[in-house]
Amino acid sequence: MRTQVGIVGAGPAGLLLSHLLHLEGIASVVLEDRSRDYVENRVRAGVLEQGTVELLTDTGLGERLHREALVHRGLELRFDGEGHRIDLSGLTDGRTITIYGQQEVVKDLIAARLRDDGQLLFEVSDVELDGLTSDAPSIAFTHAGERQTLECAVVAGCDGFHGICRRTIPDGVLTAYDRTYPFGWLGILARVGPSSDELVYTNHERGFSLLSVRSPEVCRMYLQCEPDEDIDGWSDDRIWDELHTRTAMRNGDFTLKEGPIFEKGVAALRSFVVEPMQHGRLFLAGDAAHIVPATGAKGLNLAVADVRRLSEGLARFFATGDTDLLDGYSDACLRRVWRVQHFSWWMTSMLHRFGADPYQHKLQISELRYVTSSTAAATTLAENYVGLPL
Ligand code: FAS
Ligand code: PHB
Repeated sequence: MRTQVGIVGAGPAGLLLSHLLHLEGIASVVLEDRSRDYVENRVRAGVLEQGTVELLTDTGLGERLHREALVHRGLELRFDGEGHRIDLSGLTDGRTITIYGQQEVVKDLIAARLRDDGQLLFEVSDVELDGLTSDAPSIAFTHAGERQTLECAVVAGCDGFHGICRRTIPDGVLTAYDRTYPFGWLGILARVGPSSDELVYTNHERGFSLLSVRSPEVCRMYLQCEPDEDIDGWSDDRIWDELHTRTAMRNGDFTLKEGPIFEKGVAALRSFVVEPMQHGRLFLAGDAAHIVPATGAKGLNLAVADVRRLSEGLARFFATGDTDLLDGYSDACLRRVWRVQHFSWWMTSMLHRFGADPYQHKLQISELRYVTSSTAAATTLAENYVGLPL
């Protein structure tokens, strides 16, 4: 097989890159080791920055999003039994966030690729990269029991944190920056309408919680838990009890609605970056190069920002042979990556319980009081949350 760009991974990064390249008349093949059904039903992100929505809309992927998604103009920070609204739109000249499940974005992307005769191969295995420092790299893989080789000019590593592409880069080329947190998130999906009009982030002495949403009938909620928490130890009743306790308001002016829980799982939180995001003709994008704790709702949006920049560089390269944009890809992306890393670490540090350190808790409350009373501090949160211009 031969193509211009070989893409490993059919998550948001790989699929959007293939779509953007298609719009530039550039051929690509996407290799994914899971089934189509699996990637279309994998529950992950839920918050889209304004810039992400604009890119999806401008490239013909906005029809269902604008019909089904929820637009929010604010969020709530809750602590000491009181809620404080952050006016995201008021503090950012009207910018908003959009609530639309990552799996819906993935479904729209796959539908668009197949509509445009895109080449997506699901359930491949044993992916191996070769010739990355030559001008004719290749990807060997097994599909439908047959060992094949995809020859290409460029490889895009969009295979997430646990993928093969980053691991193929020889030792000594990359520098990794890593931070793990002493907690995880227990996430649920429940068939119940939202109990609040906007997302509610709560700092509570029993741990963080987040009330999010997917649709008027389905909510997504998270509880801080141990990093290796055993989900079997959490009955639905225990989950609801904990959510009630952590989100309760001192004045009793909040009722958390319950409903059947149809999905629950535990995810660890980490911050991770590798530099550079390129090795020869291999370009890393999305979670393959960086991970942020989900507190800032940034992972998917950062993957979108990476592939937007990569598609521009590849378009210039295939049109003119000029590599200047590609040569600057890693540095340009890393400027945004570190801004988002800081914001996600900051939100995580301000809202989670770090062991039984009463001084730390007092500092958190002091910071939350400042962020919710100072326009300058609230603007910092708001402009990072809605997404700094791409
Ligand atoms: P992905 O991991 O999505 O995709 C990589 C793909 O590569 C996968 O389909 C995988 O199967 C495939 N792959 C892996 N190895 C392969 C191999 N060897 N061969 C072929 N294919 C291979 N982000 C937000 O912005 N907002 C949120 O609200 C948010 N909430 C989150 C909640 C949770 C619980 C989690 C875990 C993450 C959350 N994130 C959130 C972050 C998340 O959305 C990621 O940033 C996003 O999936 C990154 O997209 P990709 O880089 O495409 O990686
Ligand atoms: C979600 O809706 O899944 C979600 C929202 C906000 C976050 C993380 C996850 O910070």
